[in-house]
Amino acid sequence: MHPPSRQDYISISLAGQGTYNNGKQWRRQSCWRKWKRLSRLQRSLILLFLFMCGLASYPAVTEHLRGLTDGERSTESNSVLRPVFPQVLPEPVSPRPEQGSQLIPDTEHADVSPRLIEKYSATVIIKKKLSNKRGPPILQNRLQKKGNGTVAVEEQKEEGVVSWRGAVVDAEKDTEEAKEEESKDHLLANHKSGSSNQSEASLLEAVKDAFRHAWQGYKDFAWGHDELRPLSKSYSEWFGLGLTLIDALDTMWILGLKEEFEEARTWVATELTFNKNVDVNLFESTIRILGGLLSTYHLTGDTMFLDKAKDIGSRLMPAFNTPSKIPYSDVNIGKGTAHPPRWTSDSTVAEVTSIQLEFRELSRLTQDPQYQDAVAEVMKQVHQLDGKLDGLVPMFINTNNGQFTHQGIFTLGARADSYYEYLLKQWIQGGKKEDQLLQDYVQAIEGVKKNLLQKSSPSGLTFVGELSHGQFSPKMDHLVCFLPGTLALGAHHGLPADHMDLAKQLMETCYQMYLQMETGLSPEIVHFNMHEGSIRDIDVKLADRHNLLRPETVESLFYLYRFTKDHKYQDWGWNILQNFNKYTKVSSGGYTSINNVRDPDYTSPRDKMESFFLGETLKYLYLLFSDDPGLISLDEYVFNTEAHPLPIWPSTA
Ligand code: DMJ
Repeated sequence: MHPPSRQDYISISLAGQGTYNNGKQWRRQSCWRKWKRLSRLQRSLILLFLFMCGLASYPAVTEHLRGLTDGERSTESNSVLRPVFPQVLPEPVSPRPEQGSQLIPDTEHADVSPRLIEKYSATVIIKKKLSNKRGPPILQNRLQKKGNGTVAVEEQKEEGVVSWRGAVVDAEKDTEEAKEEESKDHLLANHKSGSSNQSEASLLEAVKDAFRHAWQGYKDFAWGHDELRPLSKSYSEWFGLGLTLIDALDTMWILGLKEEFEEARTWVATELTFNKNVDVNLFESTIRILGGLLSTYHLTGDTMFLDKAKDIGSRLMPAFNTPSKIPYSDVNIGKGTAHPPRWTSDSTVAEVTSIQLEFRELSRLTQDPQYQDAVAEVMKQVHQLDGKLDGLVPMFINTNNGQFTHQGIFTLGARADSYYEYLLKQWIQGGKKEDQLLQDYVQAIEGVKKNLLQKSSPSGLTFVGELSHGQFSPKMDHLVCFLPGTLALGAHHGLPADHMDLAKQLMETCYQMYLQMETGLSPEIVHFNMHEGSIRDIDVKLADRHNLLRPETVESLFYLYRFTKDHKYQDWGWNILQNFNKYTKVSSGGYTSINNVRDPDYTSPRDKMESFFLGETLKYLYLLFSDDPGLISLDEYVFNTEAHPLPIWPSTA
């Protein structure tokens, strides 16, 4: 290699020094002279460079280079230029069957541009009503039908605006009036939907299709293993216990997928063994495996599932052998030993307080009090502990001394979330007799209102932030979106009506976390803007852009729809399902979590289908679209935190 000489560099100066002349003629001559002075090699390189720039700026070509052309999206070739992404099926966002909602693109025209659809599904124009000082501004989409049949979202003008379901609302009317019109619109939609069984059947069928597709991938590439890796057509193990299969059992039963259920049942009966030298996480295996087996036993009456539940339940008990009786996080179900994580003797508060529904039920079914006693002891201790703030709990608890650690940090998200959920649900499960649970729940909700609730700017979305040593942070995990559903459930069971009001506000916020993303799918964590003059309500940090196919928002939509019958919640769920289909469905079977909800062209799939997608997300979507209140009646069942329904105990129990 020779050292670079001056000849190896191309230097182009756009204007001669000291002779700058703005005349077009001069510039043309000057450029031409410079061009002539270049060597042939230099000219060729420049021409090649310009040619490449031209190519790259032509979208069809860049898409081709990135493997995004329609024809190639469904191929499975492992070309170097093509990332795994193209295996994710492109599915157009389609209108909710038979509903004709204007919130979705007009797909009867073949030339609907995918880009417009993406833009449509992601763009929300948030308009502050200048004349309205009484209430928060309304969030509105504006759709415009173009000559070529496409539907686009356009910037909000002052005159007419379009409501959630497409009703034209006068921008100058006040909020109350606009709300009335909106709900009138919903009433109309309710009427249409309520009178159309076909519509309900289509919605339910769409969820079944999604389930079958996910199941096919699991069956083909991960059968009997914990999780499907749909892109690499393989699997990953966490506990090595067929986690997805067990988590999905009651979903198949509820969806009426008998054939699939029978196959899975045979696997549980003949292949599943818990006599394995394996460490499992107490919380995860309780909510997914014990919960899944117990609920399937209840739905089917098949005692094989109860026997399996007893087996795993008893193998998890060594976790409670700690100095404080606050359980360790991990248990070896083969050896009967338990331990905390390697780096700490702490357990997570949500984990030790979200195993109660399952262990209590196991005691009731077996008439063996040891399970219930162990988890009740945890609740008793947590109830008495110092370090709470208005009923809010810290995130960690020490298994040696039973005290909270890392105090002063309060969140409704990861590591604390289901503590609150299980306070309410245990109270419901036990027939609303255990007053202490109810008091702790109601106090905690007051604590949320006092310390964690804020409004975003500019649109006034109500959100639940976090508190760290007195400092408020406007950060909200997607996990917090269980809260609207839980609040609504409490209101249904007789708690104050303002819980329902808050549930509705938070539900809207959780849906906005989807709607305002370019893919129409929520990121894992968002940050809300609170300062006046913000141009958008929601920001997402780079590290938080992933979507794991989580259920919390559709879970809450299910509760809100069940209790209000407001069809907008079904519409929202439908849009979310469409976007899961569009951005996470893998052509060869299964769905994948993605790394980036902000770039519809490059979602960066993670190659993993979490078991809760089948256990929870699709189950809640199905229940959301069902108009049968008897399908898992909320007066007879309470869902554990993994969406496994357990019976509310009869009052004689
Ligand atoms: C599930 O395992 C449960 O819903 C849990 O309570 C929270 N995390 C996942 C789903 O996001």
